Amino acid sequence: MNKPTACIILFLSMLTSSFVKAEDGYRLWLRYDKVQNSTLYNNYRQSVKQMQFNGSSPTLLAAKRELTNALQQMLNLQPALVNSVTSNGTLIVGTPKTSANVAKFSNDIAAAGDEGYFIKSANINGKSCLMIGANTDKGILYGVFNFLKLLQTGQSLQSVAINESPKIKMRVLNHWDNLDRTVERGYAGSSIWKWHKLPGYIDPRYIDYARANASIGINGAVVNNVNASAISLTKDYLIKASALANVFRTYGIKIYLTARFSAPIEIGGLKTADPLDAGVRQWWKDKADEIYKYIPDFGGFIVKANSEGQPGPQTYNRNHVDGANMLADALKPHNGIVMWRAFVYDDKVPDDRAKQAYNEFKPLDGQFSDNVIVQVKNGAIDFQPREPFHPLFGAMRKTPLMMEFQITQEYLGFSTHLVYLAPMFKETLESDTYAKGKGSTVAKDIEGQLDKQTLSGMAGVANIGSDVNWTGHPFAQANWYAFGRLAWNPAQSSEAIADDWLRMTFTQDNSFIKPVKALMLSSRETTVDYMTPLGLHHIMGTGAHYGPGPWVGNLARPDWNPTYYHKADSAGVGFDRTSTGSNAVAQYFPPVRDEFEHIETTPEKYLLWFHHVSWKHTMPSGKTLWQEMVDHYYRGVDSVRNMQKTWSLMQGKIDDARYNEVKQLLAIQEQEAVWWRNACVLYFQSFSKMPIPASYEKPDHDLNYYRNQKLYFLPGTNGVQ
Ligand code: BDP
Repeated sequence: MNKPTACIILFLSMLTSSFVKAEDGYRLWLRYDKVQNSTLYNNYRQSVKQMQFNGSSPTLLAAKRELTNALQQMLNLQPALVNSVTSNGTLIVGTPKTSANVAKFSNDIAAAGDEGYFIKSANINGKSCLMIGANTDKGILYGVFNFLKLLQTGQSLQSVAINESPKIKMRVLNHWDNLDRTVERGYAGSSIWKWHKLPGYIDPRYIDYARANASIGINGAVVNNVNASAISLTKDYLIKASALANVFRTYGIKIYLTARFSAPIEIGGLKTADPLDAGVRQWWKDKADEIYKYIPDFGGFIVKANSEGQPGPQTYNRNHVDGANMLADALKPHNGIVMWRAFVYDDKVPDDRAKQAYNEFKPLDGQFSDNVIVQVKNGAIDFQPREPFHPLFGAMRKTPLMMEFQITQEYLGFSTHLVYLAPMFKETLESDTYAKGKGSTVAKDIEGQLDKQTLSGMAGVANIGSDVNWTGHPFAQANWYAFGRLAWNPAQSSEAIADDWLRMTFTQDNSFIKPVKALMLSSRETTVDYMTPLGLHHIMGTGAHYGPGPWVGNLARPDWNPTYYHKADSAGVGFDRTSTGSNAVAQYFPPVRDEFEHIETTPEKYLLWFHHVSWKHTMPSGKTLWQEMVDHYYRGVDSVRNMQKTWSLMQGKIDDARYNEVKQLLAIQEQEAVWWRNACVLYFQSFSKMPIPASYEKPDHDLNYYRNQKLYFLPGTNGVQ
């Protein structure tokens, strides 16, 4: 090649590369890239040559738009729209109202309920067709997204037969977003809600947000922080919220707002917020009426009351029932719901914070109105990397309970660490409460199956922000995705969900899927190993909750201190919650209670949650507790290094942009895993006085160095450092 030609080629390639948009993750799992496998590509094209899709509701039109856009992109095809089935390869989409063909499938329609759907290959007028049918427009929307998932994940459509309906009714994201666009515990930029520009400006991102949620069945969004501002209930902000509701409605998503309990005082000019005061009750009724004027399908309120300084009924010597039922009465005529949080932890320091929610709520069972659901965190302390299931599950037999998971990784490395949370969610969902004997799982309780509850719900504290890729870490998208899938059906496996997500988000290449899926599936255990193994909990840094802080013991409240939770001393480590200690085990049903009561029967992963154990205690492995703990911390770091190795082999299998981003984040994760390991091992060693084996990598600093680490301006803290 002569020199001028080479220069031109170089110039042209620079030109094109600067024009090709770098892969930025914005499209999430709805990428609709062209189908690469030529057999599948041809088969799919044959199957959807024609389309019968009538109906003109906004939701049906959105579903149709999604379908036609996706088919265009994946198959380079615009199916011919037809009114009757005249040839093979017709895709029929509709409800009994919009399609006589769908109406014939009465069993499938009946099984679909309000939100479900069926996808089937069928013979209509002697022609082979594909059907997406549902009772409702929303069911069609979900069906279309699932149909597209089949194509995105390379499934055969040959003899497809899918009947789906959600196991849980309210599948809700909780945004901890403030009106000033800061996000409490948000690690992906600022809030996506641009309140200042609402209602006039509708950011296209709201529509993509709604599409993404609908694609995984999420049907509700609380758009503001549980640490609430009464301003969100003022007329101006209700009008802004109604603009969001208008976007969400098309995608089957209801908007909910947090209700600050003292709003009648702050924005209503009343002297009190006492829930038994007639004026206060009337204020909330009027407020509810006003909200429904602007948002006719408003979902309802979520309330954090008498917890961490928030006002609530106890401020007026009333109880949670008084507060929740007052709001429930106001919402009832409009079919609204109150989600009342059980994360209570007020100014009276209890003997064991783990017991507080149960102690306050269990006696109130049966007294809540029928449009109240109590929202309970997965564990009794606070979204730790590992907690045993919350003892309220199974215990409130006359009150529907809603699960609250945290998708944002407040205690799991923010958006810096790669941690796939589905196995953590599943661990809680599959826990057996034994409330009605064996098989009374947490999942059954929140599905409303244990006691035939009519309300059921799962909430996830969102990890979404204004970052281009929505969630900060490219793999944090998987946690949003997995939350939606599990809220639809808690029985789905972490593995199947990861498989779908990877195929839709990255590539169909099995040499990528297999190792990366394995990496995802073990990532949560890895994080537990380098942060809080063997049932340790709440040993993170103060305020921002980032990095290790097991030595912190000087905070105003005892139960803010890590030392309160691990209780390390020269004899051993761990919180005695047995009958000789705080007796938190008594809040569980037998045989769970008995299992947790004894060191020998307590699952090793919860050991130090329930027991103060001698450093020299012999573990099932034959090692001492000390050695076992050290090994977990070292294993955690080794596993992160293995994650790095696996990832480095993925270069070239996916786009460079995301490959490099994850690579850099894994390098940070490795450094921070070492930080956690060294800090914790050195700190606990100051009590155990036992050695770290000489052959192990030596901590590169002494304990004082780690104790003196100070981090400034971490995200998600609203200015608290
Ligand atoms: C804790 C968070 C705090 C939340 C609280 C809650 O640190 O920011 O306000 O949970 O759930 O984990 O109310």
